[in-house]
Amino acid sequence: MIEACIFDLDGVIVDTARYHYIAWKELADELGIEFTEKDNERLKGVSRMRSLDILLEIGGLTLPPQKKEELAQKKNENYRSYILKMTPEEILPGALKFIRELKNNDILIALGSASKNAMTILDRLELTPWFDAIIDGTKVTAAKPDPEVFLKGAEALNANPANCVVFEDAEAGVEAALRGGMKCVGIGSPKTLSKAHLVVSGLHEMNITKLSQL
Ligand code: G16
Ligand code: MG
Repeated sequence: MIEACIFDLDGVIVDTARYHYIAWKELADELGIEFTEKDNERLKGVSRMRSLDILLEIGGLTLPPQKKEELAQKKNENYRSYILKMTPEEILPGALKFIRELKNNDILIALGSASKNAMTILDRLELTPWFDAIIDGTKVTAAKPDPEVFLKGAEALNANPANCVVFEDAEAGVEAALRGGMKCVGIGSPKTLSKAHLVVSGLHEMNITKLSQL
C-alpha cells in the first residue's frame, strides 16, 4: 500500500536548472572560469555551497570561506531575480495532473528538495497548497545521497518510509531514497538512474496504476 509520494523539485516538478545555470554562468564569467551546460549537470541536486566548490574546482581556484560566502550570496541574488518571475506555466508537463490524481486517491504529498528557495518557487508556481509537508534545504543538515530530506518528509506525514515513493531526477537523490528504505521513480534516463524501481521521462508518464504496481 502506498501512503505518500515525496517529490524532488528541480528536474521533477520544474526546470529551475536553467536559471541556476544562467546565474552560475554569470558568476563564472566574472571569475574568468569557463563553465558549460555539460558542467552544469554536475550541479543538479547538489547544495549551493557544494555547487560553488565544483565551479571553483573547474576553474582551478581556491578562495577563503568568507569570499565563498560572498560569491554564493551573489549567485543566489541573481538566481532569485529569475525565479521571482516564474509562472505556473513553467510546471513540467503532467506534474499537476498526477498530483491531483494522488489527492483524489488520498495519497499524501511532500516535497524533498535541496533548495533553500523551494518555498519561493512553489509559491510562484501556485503549488504550495497541494503539499502536506515541505522539507527543503533550510530544514536539513545532510545532503543527498543522505536520506535525511526524505525521512523527514515521511516523518512529517506520519508515513512509514517503506510505503513512500520518491520521485527524483538526480542519481544522488535516487540513492538517498533507497537508503531511506523507500521506493523510487527516476525521472530521466534509465542509464544514469538504473537503481530506481522505475524510470520515466517525466511525470506525464505517471499514473495511479503504475504507482500501485511498484
Ligand atoms: C536544487 C538544484 C541544485 C541546487 C540546489 C540548491 O535541488 O537541483 O542545482 O544547487 O537545489 O538550491 P538553492 O541554491 O536554491 O538552495 P533539488 O533537490 O530541488 O533538485
Ligand atoms: Mg532534482
